[in-house]
Amino acid sequence: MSKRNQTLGEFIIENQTSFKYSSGELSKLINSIRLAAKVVNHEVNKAGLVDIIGAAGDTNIQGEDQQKLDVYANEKFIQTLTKRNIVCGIASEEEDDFITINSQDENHQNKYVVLIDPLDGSSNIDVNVSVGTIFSIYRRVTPLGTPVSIEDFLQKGSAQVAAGYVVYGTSTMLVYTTGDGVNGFTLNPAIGSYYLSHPNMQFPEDGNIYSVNEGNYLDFPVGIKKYIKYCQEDDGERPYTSRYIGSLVSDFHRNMIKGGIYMYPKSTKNPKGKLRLLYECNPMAFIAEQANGKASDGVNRIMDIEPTELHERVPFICGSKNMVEKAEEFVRNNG
Ligand code: P6P
Repeated sequence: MSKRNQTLGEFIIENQTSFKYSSGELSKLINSIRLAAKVVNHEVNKAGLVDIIGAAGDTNIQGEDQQKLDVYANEKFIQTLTKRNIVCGIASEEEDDFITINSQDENHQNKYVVLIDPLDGSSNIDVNVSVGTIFSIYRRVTPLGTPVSIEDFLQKGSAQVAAGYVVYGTSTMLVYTTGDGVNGFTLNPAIGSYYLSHPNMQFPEDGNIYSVNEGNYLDFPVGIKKYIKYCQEDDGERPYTSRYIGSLVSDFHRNMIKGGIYMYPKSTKNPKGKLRLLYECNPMAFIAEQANGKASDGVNRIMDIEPTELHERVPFICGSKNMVEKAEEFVRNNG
């Protein structure tokens, strides 16, 4: 039973046995993410003060300008995860291919793989808008004692053992699930500890916030256009409001607390949508479902999609269950 204001460390120890793979390794893994998030948070919070923002002059596999903080965050999470000798492989939005982590005894006995978007929404950094880290954890499926391989990363979202995000906002929060509900921890930067501030987070079944980039409206499928118009009609029943930060973690986090729906649909410009299945949609879908919400591509449950490549993109609709189901109804009836 979680107690408000428990530290993250106390919470992990108290709930260690509830995790079906309880062997302490996952706890060490969550702890390493906790540490890396503190280090990244420090840099994000001073980004405006030092010349660390702005494009690093390089571009990642997505063809997007790589912000220096993207590079920094990627390096910090990889370093921290590698040091803990629990992970056999890491896939990152900022890395073209997955990274093989050799166990210290060099015989590949580490059980977990981590997929990560080290700094999502990084284009917001230069304008001081919140950004986030998203992570997804699986047990490897190839034999221990062998180097990790692509099959270990191309698993359905339903096989995740843990997932979470860090939101670097007005306060820094770590929100995660190991399949037994969703809990949110707020960082006290003065002492560097996270405290359980949001136990058992749940999406309200309904909400009145819709989050989508309406600049792409003309390129959306008819069903999405009709759903957006449905949100805008005001028959006195639906005083919806539009809120879109341009940072998935922030829009998702607000919608989980207040009730709402986030959509990044396919469009003529992005026929598969923009968000990546493995390290954005699957972890957020796991959290959403654990918080009584829903996540689909408009037709299929996100966590049932069989991945085929590391950086594949899918259309993403996620949030309050009744809102997602209404959007799916418009997609089903109109394409
Ligand atoms: P657009 C950030 O790049 C991101 O992956 C999400 O965090 C965000 O919701 C979306 O893309 C914003 O994309 O095309 O609306 O600027």
